[in-house]
Amino acid sequence: MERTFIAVKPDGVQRGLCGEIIKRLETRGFRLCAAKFMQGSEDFMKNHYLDLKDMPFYAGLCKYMSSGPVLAMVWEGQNIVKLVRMMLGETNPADSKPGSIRGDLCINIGRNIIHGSDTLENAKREVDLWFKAEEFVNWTPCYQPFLYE
Ligand code: IDP
Ligand code: MG
Repeated sequence: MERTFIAVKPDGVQRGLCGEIIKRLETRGFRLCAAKFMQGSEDFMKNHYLDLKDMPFYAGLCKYMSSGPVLAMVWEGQNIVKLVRMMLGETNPADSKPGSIRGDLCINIGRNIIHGSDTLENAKREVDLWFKAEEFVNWTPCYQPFLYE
């Protein structure tokens, strides 16, 4: 089992898309492990996006990410990092296929509504950055034997 970090960004929250995004992850069969509704500081977002620090959009990105509430979540499932990235679509919604979250729900690269870890290594780093051990709930969905062979 893998875990990944997913956040509905401030634009996704403002547009009322938390429920739609959770619905897609739940109905795929992923398990919600931890969730919190919060507003992070600009410094926190600078740390989250540290690998992009040399990009021209870095400052604006961190400002926007700290401008309002985000729904931060950890989800679990087989191969989840890759599968969620496929569900997100491309970074630029304009390149994202219909059926993907970004391809269905947004238009602009700077307002692409959702974050999902891109590699298992980054998922581990992001999960540890956003959540403490006591914020996780251990539970087994009742459908588990019907979801996995
Ligand atoms: P990802 O979210 O698909 O992993 P990254 O390349 O990690 O994409 O970029 C992080 C975030 O930075 C994107 O989701 C988007 O919000 C923002 N971003 C990326 N490229 C641009 C850009 O060219 N202009 C404005 N914002 C960008
Ligand atoms: Mg990324």
